[in-house]
Amino acid sequence: MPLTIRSNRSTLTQFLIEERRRHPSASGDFNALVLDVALACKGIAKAVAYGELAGMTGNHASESGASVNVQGETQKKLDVLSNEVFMRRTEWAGNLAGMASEEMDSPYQIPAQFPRGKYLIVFDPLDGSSNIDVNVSVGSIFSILRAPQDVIDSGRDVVDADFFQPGAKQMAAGYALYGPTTMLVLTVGTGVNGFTLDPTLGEFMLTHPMMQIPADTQEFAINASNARFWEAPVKRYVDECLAGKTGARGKDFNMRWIASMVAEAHRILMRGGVFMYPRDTKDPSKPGRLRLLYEANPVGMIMEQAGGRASTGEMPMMNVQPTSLHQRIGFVFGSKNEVERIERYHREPVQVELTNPLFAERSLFRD
Ligand code: FBP
Repeated sequence: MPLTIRSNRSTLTQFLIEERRRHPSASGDFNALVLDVALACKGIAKAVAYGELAGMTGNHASESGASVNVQGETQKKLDVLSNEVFMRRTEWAGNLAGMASEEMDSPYQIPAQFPRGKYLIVFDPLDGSSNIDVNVSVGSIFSILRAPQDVIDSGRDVVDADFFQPGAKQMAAGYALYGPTTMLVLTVGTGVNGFTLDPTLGEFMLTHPMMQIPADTQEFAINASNARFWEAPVKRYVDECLAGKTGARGKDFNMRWIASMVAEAHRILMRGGVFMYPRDTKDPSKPGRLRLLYEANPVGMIMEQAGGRASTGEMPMMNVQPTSLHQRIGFVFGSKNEVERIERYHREPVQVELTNPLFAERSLFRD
């Protein structure tokens, strides 16, 4: 067992205090909030690790059977537990004016017995929940915003519109990955740093300082079962990747799809790649699968802070003006040059002649 305590690795607390020295006027509230979020993630990591031993797999049951969240998705027991852990660990300290999450229809008001603060947190307590019961990596995603000044001054209850801030306004963003190791990946606007949870000490230790994403890649991630619903620019991009050396790209590409966005984001942060869950024609009422405020914006900020790029396919994700708490959006992120290529394909006129037989009329996918 490595004696991490003897190592010269920084703990998360140490890292945050050193960061705070850059802002002498800072009150420390921000650091305290990030540490409360980190504690919540440690608790969720334990619950995920116990799994069925603690009866933590399967669907969450309400009086009327399996409970469904505002997205119409069946809630897993760990979805509900993780949501509660985030609330309990962050509501009490006086750093928050309010919070919102994937598992709650409307914003959660800080209970009267606790002081209210100047920050908002919006989070996906457990991302990739379709993978929980099959023991594949899942994660938690969070975004920290500054509450509007009138909220801070009046202490009033928060409303949906208080969270409608473009990604560029985020004070911090991060995710925890519950995989072979538990990691916390965090940006406070000065680059991206990765911390590994030392299971003995129970401390997040700085193991991946100043993470950077390679600008180029030969690895893409997309759910190919949606191919018939893709728009032409995405079909063209994937078509060219699949054509490999024989096609316009002149190089072979590999494909990955874990169906846990946090795990895909982490792989891309570690070795490059491009992730696409684009807007498609599958369900016109849903302009995408992933949610803007607690999936696309925080992961987007991390990608941009690590030298990558985050986009809707047509515009920078960080410039999108939110209009609803649980709005969905097409999301493309990863290695800068590939994301820019996909954006260019969205600007260029649609090519009529599709070269790859895979997507041509008479293709393998025909029923
Ligand atoms: P939630 O699990 O938080 O609802 O997240 C959505 C998600 O699971 C992403 O993590 C993942 O990238 C995507 O959905 C998988 O979608 P699909 O089931 O279409 O492959």
